[in-house]
Amino acid sequence: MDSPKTSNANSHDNAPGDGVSANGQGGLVIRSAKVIITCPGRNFVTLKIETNQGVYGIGDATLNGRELAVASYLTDHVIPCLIGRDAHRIEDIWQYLYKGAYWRRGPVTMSAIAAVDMALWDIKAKVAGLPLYQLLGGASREAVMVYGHANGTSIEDTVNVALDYKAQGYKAIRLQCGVPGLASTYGVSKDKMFYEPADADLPTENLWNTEAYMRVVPKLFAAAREALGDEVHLLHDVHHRLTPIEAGRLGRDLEPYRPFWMEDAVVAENQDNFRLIRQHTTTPLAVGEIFNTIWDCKELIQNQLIDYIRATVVHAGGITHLRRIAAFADIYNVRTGCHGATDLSPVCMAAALHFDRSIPNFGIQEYMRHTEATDEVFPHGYRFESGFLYSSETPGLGVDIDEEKAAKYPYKRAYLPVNRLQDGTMFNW
Ligand code: CS2
Ligand code: MG
Repeated sequence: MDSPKTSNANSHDNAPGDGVSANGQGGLVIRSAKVIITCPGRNFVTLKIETNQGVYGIGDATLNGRELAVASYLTDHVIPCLIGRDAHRIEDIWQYLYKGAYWRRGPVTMSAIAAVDMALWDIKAKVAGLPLYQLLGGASREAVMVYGHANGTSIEDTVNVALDYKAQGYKAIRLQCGVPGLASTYGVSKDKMFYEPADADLPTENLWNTEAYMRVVPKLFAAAREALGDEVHLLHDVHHRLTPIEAGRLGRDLEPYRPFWMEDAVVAENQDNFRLIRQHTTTPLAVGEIFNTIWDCKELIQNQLIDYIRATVVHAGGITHLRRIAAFADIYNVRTGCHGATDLSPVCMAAALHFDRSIPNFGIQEYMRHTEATDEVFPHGYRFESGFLYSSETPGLGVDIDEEKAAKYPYKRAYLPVNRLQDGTMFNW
C-alpha cells in the first residue's frame, strides 16, 4: 500500500460568475489534504485537511470492507478539487462534491463527502474556538443516552453479559444471541466487548436459518426482561434477514417485552416493506445504518413507517446532510438512533456526539467501544458515564489522529462475511 498521497494541486482560478474567487474573502484556504489508513485491530480511513493558517481538521472515511475505494475516491478525485478553496464554505463544498460528481449518492461517494464535511466542521469550530455542537445551535441536552451490545452464544450467556452492562450503568442494551443449530450468527462476537465482523482476508461464509432464529429471539427477550427488570431499554438487530410478514410476526412476539426497537427488520431497498410490518406490530422500528442520503429514507419517514433513523455521520454525507435528515425526520415524529459500531472510528463518534447533543429529536446513540490501540491512535475527549456519552468541550470535534501511532498499523485487507441459507442460497448478511 503506497504511503498516503498528499495533494497540493494549484489553487483554483475558476472564479464564480460574480468574479469572487472560490477562495472567497475568508482567507482560510485549504492548502493540502491527505488520507491516512491505519489498522489498530481493524482498518480506519481518515481524511486530514490542512489550511494556510495552520488549522487542520479530520474526518472519518471508513467503509467496512471497502476502505480502499473511499481512500482512492478521496485521494484521486476529491482532494485535487479542494486545494485553494475557502475552508469556511462547508455547504458550497458539499454541494460541489455532491452535484459535481454527476454520479450521485452511494456509500463510497457519500462516505468521501462525509469525511470532507467532518473535517471542515472541525476546522470551522477550531477557528471559532468552540466545541462543534455550539455551531450547530448549541446543546439541547447535556449528554446522550447510549446503548451497549450484550451478546453470547446462548440465551443464558447473553443475559449474563447484559447484567454486566446494567452494572456498568447502561440504560439501554442490545441483545444478540447464538441461534441453535448455526455455527455462528450476526452480532455474536468471540471477544465480548469488541464485536468486529470484518474478520478475514476473504469473506467468511455464514449459514442462516430463519425459523430457528425466530424461535430463539422471543425466548431471549423473555429471559432478559425477567433478569434485568422493566426499566432497562432492550434493543435487537435483525440485520436485514426477515421478510416483512416474518418481521411482523417477530415484532408481535416481542411486544410483551416492550423492546426499545427492532432494527433492520428487513432489507430496506423497497421502503414499502415497512408498511406491511407496521400493519402487524407496534414494536418500534429502526433502520438506516446503510443509508447514505435522505433519498434512502424519505418515504419511510414521511409515511411514519419507522420510529428511528439510524443513518450516521460517516456514511450519510457528514454533519451537513445528516442534519437535513434529522430535521425532516423531526416533522414526522421520527427520532435519531445513529449507528456507532466499531467500524466507525472515534472521529465519527466524536462528530456524532456533537450532532446528537444539538438536534431536538435525538433518540439514542449506539456505542460499541473501540480497542485501546484504536483509542491511542485517535485520542479524544468524549467520555462514558452511567449510560451516557459526554462530548468533548475542546474547540472542534474534540478528537485527533496520532499519525506516528497510525503508521504503526498498516492496512490489512478484511471483508465482512457473506451469508447463505442452509440450502446454499445466497442471502443477506
Ligand atoms: C450492526 C453493525 O451495529 C450494528 O447495528 O449492524 O455491527 C454492522 O454489522 C457493521 O457496522 C457492519 O460493518
Ligand atoms: Mg445494525
